Amino acid sequence: MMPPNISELRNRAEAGEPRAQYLLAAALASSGARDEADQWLHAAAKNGEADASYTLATRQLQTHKGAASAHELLKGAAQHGSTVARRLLAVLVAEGIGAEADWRGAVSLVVAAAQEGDASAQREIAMLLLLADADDADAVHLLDRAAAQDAVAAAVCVRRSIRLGAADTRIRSLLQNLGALRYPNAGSLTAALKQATLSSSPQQVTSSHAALDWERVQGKLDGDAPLAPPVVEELCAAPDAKIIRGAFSAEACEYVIACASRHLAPSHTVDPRTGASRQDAYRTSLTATLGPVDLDLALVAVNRRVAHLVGSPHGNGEFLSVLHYSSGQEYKPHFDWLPPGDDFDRGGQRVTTALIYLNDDYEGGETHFLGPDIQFKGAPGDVLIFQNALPDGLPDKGSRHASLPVTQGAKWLGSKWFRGKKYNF
Ligand code: PD2
Ligand code: ZN
Repeated sequence: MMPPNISELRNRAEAGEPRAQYLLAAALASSGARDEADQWLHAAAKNGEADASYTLATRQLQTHKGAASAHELLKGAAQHGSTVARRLLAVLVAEGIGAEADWRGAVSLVVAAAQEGDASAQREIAMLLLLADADDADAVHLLDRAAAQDAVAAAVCVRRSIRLGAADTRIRSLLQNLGALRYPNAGSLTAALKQATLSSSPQQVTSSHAALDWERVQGKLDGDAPLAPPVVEELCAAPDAKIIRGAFSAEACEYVIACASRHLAPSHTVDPRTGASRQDAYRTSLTATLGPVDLDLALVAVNRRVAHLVGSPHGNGEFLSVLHYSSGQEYKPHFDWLPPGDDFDRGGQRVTTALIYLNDDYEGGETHFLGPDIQFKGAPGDVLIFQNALPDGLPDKGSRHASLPVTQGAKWLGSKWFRGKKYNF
């Protein structure tokens, strides 16, 4: 069927048809007529058109303005049946953005979407369950269900089967699909799968397909279960750098990679004199910075776990960034602290850095502390935490560090900076 043309859409939009108003806005935006597109987008949202409300809400959140209005728009869109809106609303509800924080309410929004068959919601719930228990049977069941339709679920399923040393034809076909979708970590999964099946005897990875008890699932995720105190190992005393081994499972690492992979863009650095953010030969990797619009509840839980490991209030954390270094790429020696300026004023100094190592099938790419001349390469799921400021809050001039050039393969890493005060994005 041919898409309706602009003049036909305009007639229907002027007659007050909300869907035509939204489609007209989209058509006008892609033809460059942004102002008129915006007018129709607002008209469609006002008339309750769910996709228009979702689009406007994401725009408000991306520009860091109007959290309360974004919340209302998403609530409306969710009531009109938009699942993406429901899942993003859940993030705002969990994080207390534009409304009171309510973890249980957030979970029930996503559980309802999963129950209705939304594959993204199913893998989101599966990952939440796996973060609490790496072998949760309901999680495995949900992941299996979602994997046929959802690339993130497929990637996690394959990673899980690698961990268990099992690869049936279904897993191989999921991996083939990921390759066809140009999933950037498909090569690594393929190589690891070959290794795993050569070196071990297969175990059962697929779940039984009995009906899921959704009340049981909701019950498992309701509470803010207390996290065990981390076991901390010192890397060096000056600067103060510590390692927490195995804080995340191989599946959680793959989840973060898969969610971030479609948001990758050239990395930026902060100009130490002006405080402005810019692209720089100093930092040649790609970065995906996962702001509220890019999150789901599983990623919120990952962020919360990092804050717990750091011992900082969750609200002091900047957004999680996922870095991808190809061969030859690096982050030259630098400090993570901020110069005075607008960015500094959003939450004070970047006192602590947490690095989550997401893979290790690459050469080079060590994190290097130049003062003590110590290099570190974590295993997937290890977290390195170091202080950029001294106990008095002033920058630690001994905290200069770098990511050495990757010489083979690709390095994936989660990086999260923590401020001295609440971070106002
Ligand atoms: O990728 C790293 O190892 C690295 C090294 C130094 C990351 C950062 N700094 C950072 O994200 O600040
Ligand atoms: Zn750094």
